[in-house]
Amino acid sequence: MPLTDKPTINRALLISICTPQFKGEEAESSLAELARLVTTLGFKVVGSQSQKQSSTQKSSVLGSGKLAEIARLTGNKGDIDETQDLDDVIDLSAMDAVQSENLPFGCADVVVFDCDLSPSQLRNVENQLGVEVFDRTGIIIEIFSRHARTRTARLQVEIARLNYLAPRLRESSSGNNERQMGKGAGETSLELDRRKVRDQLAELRRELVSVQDELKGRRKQRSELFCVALVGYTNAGKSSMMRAMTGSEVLVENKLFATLDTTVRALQPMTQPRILVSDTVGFIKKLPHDLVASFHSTLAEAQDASLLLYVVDASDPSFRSQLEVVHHVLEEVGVDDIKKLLVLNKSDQLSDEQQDALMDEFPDAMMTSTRDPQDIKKLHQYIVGVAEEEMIEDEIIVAYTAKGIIGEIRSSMSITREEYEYDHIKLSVRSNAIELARLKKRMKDL
Ligand SMILES: Nc1nc2c(ncn2[C@@H]2O[C@H](COP(=O)(O)OP(=O)(O)O)[C@@H](O)[C@H]2O)c(=O)[nH]1
Ligand SMILES: [Mg+2]
Repeated sequence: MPLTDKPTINRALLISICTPQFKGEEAESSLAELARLVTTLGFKVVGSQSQKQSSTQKSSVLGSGKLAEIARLTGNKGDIDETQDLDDVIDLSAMDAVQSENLPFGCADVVVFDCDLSPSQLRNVENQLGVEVFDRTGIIIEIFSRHARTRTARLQVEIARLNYLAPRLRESSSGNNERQMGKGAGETSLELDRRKVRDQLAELRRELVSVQDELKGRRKQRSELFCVALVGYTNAGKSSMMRAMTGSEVLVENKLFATLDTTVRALQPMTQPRILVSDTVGFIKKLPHDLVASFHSTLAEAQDASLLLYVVDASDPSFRSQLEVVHHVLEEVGVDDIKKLLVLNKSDQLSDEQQDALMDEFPDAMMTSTRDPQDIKKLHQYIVGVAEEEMIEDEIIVAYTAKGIIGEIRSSMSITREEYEYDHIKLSVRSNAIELARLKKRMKDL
């Protein structure tokens, strides 16, 4: 189950099941969102399939024809009955593509459903296809666990993950002695695994309670560096903005968000002191209920930010209601006292008239396109401006004999004036209070 350790990039085939309650545009935009979530995990989406069904509750999930078709697209690794006459259900052009390695559409090795599957449905489909199968919740849990950074967030996500996994555990092949050892009388290894998960869950819940108690009593700690957090719905352009502002090319080439620390980067061109930009886990339209608490706590890193950029896709007609949700949730998370800027992104998709109308409606917002370097520059200037407001000015006297310190000051503070005297240099500097206090202490200790 853990996706994180896989060295190769998974090729994912997405499946959408349209039901009378879930169809048309709603199903399409949900599938597009799933594609983005799956890409966020570093998978490559190689195709999608959809099928109309009366519900998503059938034990086989899909019709047999469709399953056979999907089995072909995943390289026929499962136990689906191949003797079936498939000619009328398979799109032959897709089959040709699968067989030829040169075509962009190679075999998929992961299948992701844009709905929730019960443990037995998941097992059925996985057996039939012989490749790893995920449902929407499974994907979202994996994303959250990669974004969770605070202890509370990690605990909550782990609880959600175990809750999700517990009923999906299977009988493991016997012969694993270590696994068998703790087994109670008459307990199968599956029962043992389930018991372990329950124990682990109980332990995590206890730990969570104690962490939360501990946090309550502690004063909110200010991070030393000025930190900007990008918040908003998935697809608003947060990661693109992050990349544009931090010049993190590596991030684009490598698997996106393969590790947690890729979500915090220094603003480029580098400022003194440095400004950090963090990309938070995006809001999702229909967040499964069990994940709400973990989502909130993964957002908690926004609490440490000095500035929040509310990024919206201004070309999406539903952005106003999305913005309301973002506001509401962040209020719940407790970030009301942090300075905010509304960023109306994807302006390149809007006409001049539409842009004017939006600026009338949101006079304090900034209109951007992550594709326009001028806009990125404007945003950079805004951020630096806000960071500077928080800085204080001070005067530092350094003897010429203490040369090393001057280099240190130059690399960590902004120097506004230098006066050269007979035996010392007088520097007027701007920096944050913590950095200044640390420097003064260093100088005293010299
Ligand atoms: N037209 C346009 N597309 C954009 C802009 N910014 C991002 N995108 C696209 O929107 C999609 C989502 O971007 P991403 O940065 O991954 O959004 P995130 O989910 O908020 O991190 C991608 O296909 C981007 O290429 C923009 O300013 N204009
Ligand atoms: Mg993103």
